Amino acid sequence: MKPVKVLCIGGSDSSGGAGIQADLKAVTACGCYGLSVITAVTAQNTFGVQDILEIAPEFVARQIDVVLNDIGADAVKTGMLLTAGIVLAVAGKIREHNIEKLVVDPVMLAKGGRNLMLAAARESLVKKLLPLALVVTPNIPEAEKLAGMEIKSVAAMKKAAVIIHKFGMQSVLIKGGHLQSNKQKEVIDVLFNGKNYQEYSSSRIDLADSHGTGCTYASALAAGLALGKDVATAAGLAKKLVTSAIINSVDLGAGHGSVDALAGKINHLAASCGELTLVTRERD
Ligand code: PXL
Repeated sequence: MKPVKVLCIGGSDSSGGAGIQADLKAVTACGCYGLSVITAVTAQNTFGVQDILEIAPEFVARQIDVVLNDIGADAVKTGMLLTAGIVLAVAGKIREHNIEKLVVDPVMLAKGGRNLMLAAARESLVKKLLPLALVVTPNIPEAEKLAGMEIKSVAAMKKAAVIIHKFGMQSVLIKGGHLQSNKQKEVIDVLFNGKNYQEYSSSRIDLADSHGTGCTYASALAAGLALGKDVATAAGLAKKLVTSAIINSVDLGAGHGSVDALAGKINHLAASCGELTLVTRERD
């Protein structure tokens, strides 16, 4: 069987909740096969990112070449890109391999405040990577930085989407989870393709264990695109998957736990394995 493949390019999260670990769970939950290129290794637990080991840009590029030259990918998603060197290496390879279905999650800050993209890398992101994207998925703080404006309402999200869209991506999806004024029961995300807005609304679920939400969302979106859905449909499916991952979040460690895109699906797998007959033989 030939699987539908999604290549996730980003950082490893040793706590298992965000980064590449979240990406692969989300892609798997969507029925696709996940490939991974690591850009950084974080020493991370439920209290946040404690340390970061950067992977050399040349080795990031090498991983991409080796995977795409042999296996290929139906869509690519990028997450943590720490330095300008890494952003440029990734953008160069996306161009070289003619990747059309590219989701860029412009990861900037971890929850505890640790920088996952150095300020000096932001210009390269805007100039070199965002123009190659089919969809860019900022949260509110990221959209504020990219658009250079405060966002306190859905109307402001729409204004920021117009500004960000000018950087050259085909669509921008601003996620409303961080909206300050949004004390009501809804989380509204706004998709803008240069012409039309689409709003996606879900019930707000207030919980402490929400680490990994953004990675899960963008990876599920990439999986939807890989499966041949259009952007608006894939965004709707991704919103559903991330909401289910939030509902099924796990209480880990003594800090913030994580969302889990595969929660509940593992029991299902275990049940189907239970139907297999295992033959065991004694050996001398
Ligand atoms: O949620 C953004 C993110 C992406 N990638 C890695 C992370 C985080 C947040 O902590 O650790 C590796």
